[in-house]
Amino acid sequence: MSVKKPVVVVTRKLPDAVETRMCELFNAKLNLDDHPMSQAELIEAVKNADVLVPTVTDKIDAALISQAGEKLKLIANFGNGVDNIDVSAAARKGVTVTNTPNVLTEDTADMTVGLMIAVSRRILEGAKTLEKGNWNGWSPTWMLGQRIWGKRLGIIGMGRIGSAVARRAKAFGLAIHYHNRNRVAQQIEDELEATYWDSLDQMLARMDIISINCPYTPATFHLLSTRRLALMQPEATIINTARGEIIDEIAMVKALNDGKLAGAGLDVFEHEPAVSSEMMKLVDEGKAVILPHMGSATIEGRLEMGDRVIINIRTLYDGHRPPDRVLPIDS
Ligand code: 8YV
Repeated sequence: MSVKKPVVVVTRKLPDAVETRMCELFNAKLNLDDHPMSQAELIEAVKNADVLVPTVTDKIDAALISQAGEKLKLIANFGNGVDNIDVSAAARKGVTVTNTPNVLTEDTADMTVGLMIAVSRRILEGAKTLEKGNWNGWSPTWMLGQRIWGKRLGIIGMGRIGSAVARRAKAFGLAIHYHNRNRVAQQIEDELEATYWDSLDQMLARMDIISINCPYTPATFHLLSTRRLALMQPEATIINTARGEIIDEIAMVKALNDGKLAGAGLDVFEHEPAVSSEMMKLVDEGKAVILPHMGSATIEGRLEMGDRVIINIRTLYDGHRPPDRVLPIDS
């Protein structure tokens, strides 16, 4: 007896291996040319699909979810952060939401440390000098950066990615400090020799490098506000591989321009994919190193993200609770 396969609408092009497996298991509707779906296409998708597989580039808000058909049972996000999805609206409609945790932790932590070193040691500025044919030879006082060994790193958000950043940073000789909603287990603090700050303001004022590794939620919107940015030391740098919205980007650009902050390493932006001309100017001046949201962009990571999505769909259709269920914040 043939079992009816769920209709699974995938909003973006995924690695071939993931798509092939999805086609074997589900009635998968793929987006082969990888165009970001229009609002009309998303509406069509939620009306007809059993499962929607969106990514960070799709806004799955309450208005869209209200258009969902009776069939829609699952929104299986291809990504860790679910700030693109109104999880509460989905729950009210009886739609389960899942994400892909763990599998992008190490890659994102690598990119965070990469940005830290790139900013402090002026890696891009140096490379650009060579590229432009402007190198006149070694000089003892030229292209001097800041040493990171022995400095203090303040991590905002000590979850999976924050802890992975801390482990790496410790090996690079940084002293680990953190601010988190909850203090982590004593054993983890001991292992990382980490100092917990209940007060984010107090921590910001004392760190050489700040790394943002918390999720973007209504509570973390502009967490680094004009006021908080002003607390930081003028020699300090900020690294953000989480979400652009967590920093007031205009205020950060101003602080960098005014010499109130020394540098920024950013993989994410407040109005992605738009990057302001003021930000580009900071890049030219060597005050910012910016990347196009590629923290988790490894072949292995994307395949494992696909595996998680498939496991979540399969588990639900086997009559069980998917392992990576995301609950509304207010639940
Ligand atoms: C993903 C990310 O690539 O998973 C996340 O939260 O920020 C990214 O690294 C993206 O979200 C894919 O949807």
